[in-house]
Amino acid sequence: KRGFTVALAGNPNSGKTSMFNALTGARQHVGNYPGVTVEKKWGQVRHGQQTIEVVDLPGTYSLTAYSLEEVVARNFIIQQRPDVIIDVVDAANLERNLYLAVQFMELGAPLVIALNMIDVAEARGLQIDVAKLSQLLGVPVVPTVARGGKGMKELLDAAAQVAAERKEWKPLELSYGHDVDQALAKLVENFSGQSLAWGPLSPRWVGVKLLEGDEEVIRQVGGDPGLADKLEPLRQKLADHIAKTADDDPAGVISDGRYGYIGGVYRQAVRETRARRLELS
Ligand code: BGO
Repeated sequence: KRGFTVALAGNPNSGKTSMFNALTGARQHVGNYPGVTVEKKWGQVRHGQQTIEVVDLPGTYSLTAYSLEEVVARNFIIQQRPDVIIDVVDAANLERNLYLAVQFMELGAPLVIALNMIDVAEARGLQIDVAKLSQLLGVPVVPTVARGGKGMKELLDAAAQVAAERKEWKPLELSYGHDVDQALAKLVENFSGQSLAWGPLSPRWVGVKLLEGDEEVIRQVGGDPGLADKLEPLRQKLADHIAKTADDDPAGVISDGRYGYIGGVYRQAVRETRARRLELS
């Protein structure tokens, strides 16, 4: 196949626009995502013999339906199934930016991480072991400086390789602690797997979204009585329990689970220089 599709994702201010411009140059188109006033930009880039279609997703912090941008980005990925997602990550704010990357990993979508603003991270005394980070996450990681166009060839090489593999989506199954994990297991038992208009998604992923209170997913499973009937009492019981034992809610505990995982990866892959530690102290 002579070409593939890349969705460009990332937090606001991660350098996504600079990356899109560096990749696509003047070959850009602008419109809206269907039915909403969220701007959609797309363009092409030649890479060797291949023409890569690059779609710029709205900047988002998460993939839960908390905002229109998040719904648009998520629906595009789930419905259009781009061959690769390039997640533009601000290396100077790595832990916070990995929160979105981990959600792509939980979805199981084919991912490449652009470790952008690596110049800023280095200037601030952060030493990121890129190979280690990539190994721990199980995702290709390519350092880039989007403003200046550095690392674009390597990034496209990595994307081309992921696209060529055409792997099944393989969701990362994080533990969110005993209580949430147990509730998830119970929900999944009742999940026929056929209840989403979106087509096949991992039942556990759907369960996580339901426990997070994702309105869009809740609406979609409404037509599955086995799941919908079970959901509310189970969610309420879990919420009451977590409120009592942890003074939190299920979405908060799930978010903590993600940050716990990210923290472990960060500690193994990132060194802060002495100058950096002094600056922070
Ligand atoms: C301004 N390295 C550095 N050092 N800067 C970068 C990099 C990089 O790798 N990538 C992007 N930037 P957007 P979103 C700016 O606009 O692409 C810079 O929101 C300025 N503007 O140039 O817009 C980029 O699309 C005046 O910076 O991100 C931009 O994701 C002074 O990061 C900013 C300083 O990039 C955000 C910066 C008038």
